[in-house]
Amino acid sequence: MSETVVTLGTLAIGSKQSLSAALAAGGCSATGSATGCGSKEKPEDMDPATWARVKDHPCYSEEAHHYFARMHVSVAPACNIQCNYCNRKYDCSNESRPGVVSERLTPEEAARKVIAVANEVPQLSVLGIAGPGDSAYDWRKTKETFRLVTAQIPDIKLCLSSNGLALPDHLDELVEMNVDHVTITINMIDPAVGAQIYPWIFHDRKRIYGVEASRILHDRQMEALDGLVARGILVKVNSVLIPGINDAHLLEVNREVKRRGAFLHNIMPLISAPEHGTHFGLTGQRGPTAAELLAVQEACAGGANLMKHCRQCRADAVGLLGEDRGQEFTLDLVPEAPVYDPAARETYRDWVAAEREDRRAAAKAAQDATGAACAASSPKLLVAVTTQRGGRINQHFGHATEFQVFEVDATGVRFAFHRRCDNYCVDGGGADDRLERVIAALGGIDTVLVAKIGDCPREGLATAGITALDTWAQDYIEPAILALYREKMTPKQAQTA
Ligand code: CLF
Ligand code: SF4
Repeated sequence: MSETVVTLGTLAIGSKQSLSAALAAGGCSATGSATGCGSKEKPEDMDPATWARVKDHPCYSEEAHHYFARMHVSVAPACNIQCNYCNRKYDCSNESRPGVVSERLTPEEAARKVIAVANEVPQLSVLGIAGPGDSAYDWRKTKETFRLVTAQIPDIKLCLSSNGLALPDHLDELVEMNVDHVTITINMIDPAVGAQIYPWIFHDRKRIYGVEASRILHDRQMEALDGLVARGILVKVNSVLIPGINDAHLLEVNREVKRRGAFLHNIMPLISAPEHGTHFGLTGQRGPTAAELLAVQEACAGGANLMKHCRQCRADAVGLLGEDRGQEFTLDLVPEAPVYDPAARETYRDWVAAEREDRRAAAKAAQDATGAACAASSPKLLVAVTTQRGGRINQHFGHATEFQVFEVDATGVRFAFHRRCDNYCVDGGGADDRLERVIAALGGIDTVLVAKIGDCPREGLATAGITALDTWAQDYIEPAILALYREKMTPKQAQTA
């Protein structure tokens, strides 16, 4: 990596370190799990060919989500089923937050937007189509969008999300189009459970109701899953956790999709409120608590690998997961006829490759030191970090709208879950009520590692039993957490670098 200053989209960058610094300058809910149901996410966890396919996909690799961005384009408004958590005024809730409506685009408009984003956001690696209806049912627009985009950006990864009903009709075309990642939302494998989630489907030119509708949907979802796996496409299964309806049942779903070869299982909490105007929202069906979600994820231990870093994106999401840059790229803001320039994305990928090597080497050295210094029986800790991107502790406490939480013990450090909250700092100053909410979001966390923090919030956190440290500002996450762990678990003289 040269020391030459280059410009990557909106980032001016010098060396690796200065890229980190440049990147760093750049409502409370909790999701996830601290269980052993981890997704395979590092090269040592999977064969090289599979790693090559997921290493740049922020949803299929937790590690990749520190470096790479996705964008969604809303080109597919038609849908062929009704989910009880969906209001057709908004976008498909199988892949995006309910109640969020995106700008509807033609394939031509979508391609224009993708090229504009690729020129400005060098982290962009994946184009996803997740609605606003069903991408496989509104197939012509999905296919045309992918065709137009790949004609100009051949290396962009294509990803789609579907309820699965129409997917079996397009399996060979997906292969021909080089679509390598497909998500199917599978909320049940028992049609009796499905009948509580889906009032009807539209199939073979007929509207079909009740258990029969869910039986057909289930059969088609399994046909799609089997057909995609047989064709070598990586399948992620999304399941919406609906307390009292499919919470216990999702364990069976997890086992079945594993048996059929799904790559990942993403269990998402139902988000339900009357103002969304959905059947569930209007009838008082609640979403799960963080503890209920955790319990289901724990029950899935040993089954299909779980995705734990999903951010339940906006339907017009642009940027790294958890980042919301969609409003910078509405159609009125992008050029009329942008021409793709690959230079920034290529330079960024070179930087990521070098940075990943450094990070892995640092993590391995830290792990070796920790294994040597700490007894195998040392207890687990939950440590939160504030990070913007790049796998480093590079965000001020007051700017953080989410905390990434890692579980650490003598055997290593693993991503566990993230917790969202309103940022503490507003207009340059802290807000007491916001600090209370941040403390609530950090419940159960031992230590939070930050790039910087003021005395007031540090003391407030300490009063709540949470230590805040800026000792490892700008360092890689894993070595920093392991260094903290060694400090806590070993006498001073036993600590090593
Ligand atoms: Fe989009 Fe989905 Fe592809 Fe990712 S999102 S279509 S797989 S590119 Fe990702 Fe967003 Fe979660 Fe979806 S964080 S909601 S899992
Ligand atoms: Fe709504 Fe998506 Fe379900 Fe269709 S598949 S009803 S768009 S949530």
